Amino acid sequence: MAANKTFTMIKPDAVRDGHIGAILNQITENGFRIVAMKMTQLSKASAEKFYGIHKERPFFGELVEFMTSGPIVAAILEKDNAVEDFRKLIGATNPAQAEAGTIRARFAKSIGENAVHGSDSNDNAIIEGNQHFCGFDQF
Ligand code: 3AN
Repeated sequence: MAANKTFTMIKPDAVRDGHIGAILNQITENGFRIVAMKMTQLSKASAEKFYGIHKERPFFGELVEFMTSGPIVAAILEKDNAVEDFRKLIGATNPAQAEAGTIRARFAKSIGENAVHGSDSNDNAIIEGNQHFCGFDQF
């Protein structure tokens, strides 16, 4: 179910730095279709829920603070093999290790402020997409 869709966020650092257009361009040029999109700001509760898996990690507080520090762009993307292909397009979590030309290599500042989110499994794409959009499977 929904194996051809993934969920992304352009994070507050990239929005602040004026990279929304360039990132969306790179996404669509690589064959992803934007099927839902909104600019919004995460509440503390929403960021804590989204990153709940990391709540015991030492960087959790910093992560929530950063993700609520300004607007984000959330979107559902469609493409064959969407989750895996999008993870390749964004590059490694740490931009210093991200392959040249990937979105994080181009736009991320650090492991914490790393420009974009991409779901890491089909199941998480559904959970994350449904947290931000009503009815992930309808898109
Ligand atoms: P990814 O976003 O590549 O799936 P995860 O799920 O390991 O990476 O981490 C989620 C988010 O938590 C990252 N995008 C990053 O913002 C933050 N993060 C991960 N590891 C660290 C770290 N060592 N220090 C600070 N922030 C981190």
